Amino acid sequence: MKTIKERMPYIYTSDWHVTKETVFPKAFSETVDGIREMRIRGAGRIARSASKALAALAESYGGSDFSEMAEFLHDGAKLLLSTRPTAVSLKNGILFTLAGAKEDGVKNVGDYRKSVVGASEWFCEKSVSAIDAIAKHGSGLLCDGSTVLTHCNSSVAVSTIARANEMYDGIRAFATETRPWNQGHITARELASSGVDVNMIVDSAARHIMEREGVDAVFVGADTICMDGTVANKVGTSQIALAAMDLGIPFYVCGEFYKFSPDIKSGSYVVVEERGASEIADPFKFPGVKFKNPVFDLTPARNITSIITEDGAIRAEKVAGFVKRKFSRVMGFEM
Ligand code: RUB
Repeated sequence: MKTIKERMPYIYTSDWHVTKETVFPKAFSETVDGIREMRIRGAGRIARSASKALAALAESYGGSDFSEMAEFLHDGAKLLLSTRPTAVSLKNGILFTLAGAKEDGVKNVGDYRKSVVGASEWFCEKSVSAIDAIAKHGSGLLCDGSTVLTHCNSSVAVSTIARANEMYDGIRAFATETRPWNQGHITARELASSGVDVNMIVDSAARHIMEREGVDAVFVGADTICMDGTVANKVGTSQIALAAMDLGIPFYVCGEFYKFSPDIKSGSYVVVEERGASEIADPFKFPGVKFKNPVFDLTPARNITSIITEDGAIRAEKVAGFVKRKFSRVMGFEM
């Protein structure tokens, strides 16, 4: 039986060269563009969209050549991988969908299609149920009257806060606006529509608010969790973690299984996505000014109280053991 590295070598490189004559269905190209242009965003949604797009691609294949179909799917995977570099959820969503489907032993197109669709359904269902489980564990860390702060728009952090609001009285939340894309606007609206007492603040007010408003805990999401416990998340996360540590406020990262990366040892190996200047300001209004727009940053394990997974909270320093157990149990093969 081939290892994942032998079957999907492109996962481990940035060689995402697609077979020249591959033509993808319109819906697939729309998903690719949607992720690249951030209409589909957030690590979890990106992973599920990519997985579903591959399942649809498998269903769309009209030929009868097994190897041709495999190449078609792997070309689709390469295109998806090229959209956004930081969130490992994208890579893992693809891995769980294509590597989870049994290529070995399956030699006809119909069985392969069924296997890819099944693996995608499995992944999407697990990824959604992980959100519920994390919300349950995370909300259990709060009580009546708790005040929390969150950054960016993480579906897991939002679910955790909303669940705490269902369980307890007097939950208050602060959501940073999250420049330059203002994903915090989405968070504030989502929390408000769940009935949470929420205030939106500018990013640079985070430390002051934590101190003056008696924030009890910070909850954020994750795009990539490295083996040494470093967490890549929306830029600004690491400063909030530092401030939280300085103030003695617990800093929790909500991370489902597929946000962990068995092959990224530490933060220095994370590719941090840089986006265009126009997301910060109109460059034409600033002659002679250069812009730099990294959209993620790296929070070291030492500044993280714990990572809340669907299996419960783990110390960031203990990530490597968790990943080895989880990935071999869930995937049933060596990564
Ligand atoms: C979103 C972001 C989120 C994580 C986790 O960045 O950093 O905190 O992706 O999200 P972007 P979730 O908007 O650039 O994709 O918990 O929903 O998976």
